[in-house]
Amino acid sequence: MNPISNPGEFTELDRFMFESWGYLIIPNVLSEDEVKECLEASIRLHESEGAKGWAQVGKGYETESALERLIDHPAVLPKVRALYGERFILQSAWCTKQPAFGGVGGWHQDGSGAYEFSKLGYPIPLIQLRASFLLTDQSIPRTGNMEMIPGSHRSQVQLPGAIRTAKDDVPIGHVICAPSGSVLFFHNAVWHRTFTHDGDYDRYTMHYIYSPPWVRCSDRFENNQEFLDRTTSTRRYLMGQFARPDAPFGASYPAEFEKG
Ligand SMILES: O=C(O)CCC(=O)C(=O)O
Repeated sequence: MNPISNPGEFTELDRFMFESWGYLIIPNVLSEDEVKECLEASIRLHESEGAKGWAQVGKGYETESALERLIDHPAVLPKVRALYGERFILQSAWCTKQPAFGGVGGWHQDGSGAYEFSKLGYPIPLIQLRASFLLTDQSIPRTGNMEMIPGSHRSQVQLPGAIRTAKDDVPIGHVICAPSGSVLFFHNAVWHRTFTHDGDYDRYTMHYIYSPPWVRCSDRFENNQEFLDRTTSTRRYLMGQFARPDAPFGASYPAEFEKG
């Protein structure tokens, strides 16, 4: 059983599945050539940062055009717009490497350790909407898949601490199986973890996180001016680079990001 969606339009069924489970799986987003290009870019990114072992490297879009193109990918952006409306930003983008023979990760919900999103109220609001592009094959379990707990974004109780400490399995854990080039699209409050990877190669996934326009970015303190100068107006808007006539009070954000 999988909440399968299609690239592009956020259909009524997508909305129902997203509300019910907290995530969608979108196969066939990237072609084989695009996957290869993004994978090579990801490897270069980790090497250039000297990242060792399990690591998440941010801002790959500034230096790697293949990763920049995913910022506003037409398979994903209409779904983000359907959920947020016309005002949102790219809060961060992380390239995760799980090394060959990597173990299981810790269960968590996304958010900010500095101020947990669960403090904002129930149900936990959508603050970090994530599109994860799988750059290595994950079509069978134990290939560094993501594991999600369907519907857990609506749970009023936490996953028990003992399970989290022991990194135990849970009977309702759903190991996401999808080929490279697929996207996992999910709500910040869904409990999830990195699943075991038995392969003898490093596993890479490129994560793009979209937020309301008043959320602070987490992969950068400021935007890179050279990147802003050469990128598109849509991407500049998504980097939060738009005029705020009445700053710092935050009204009058431009209504449509294409006009940014
Ligand atoms: O394994 C990954 O790529 C993602 C890890 C994760 O759970 C996260 O970034 O929140």
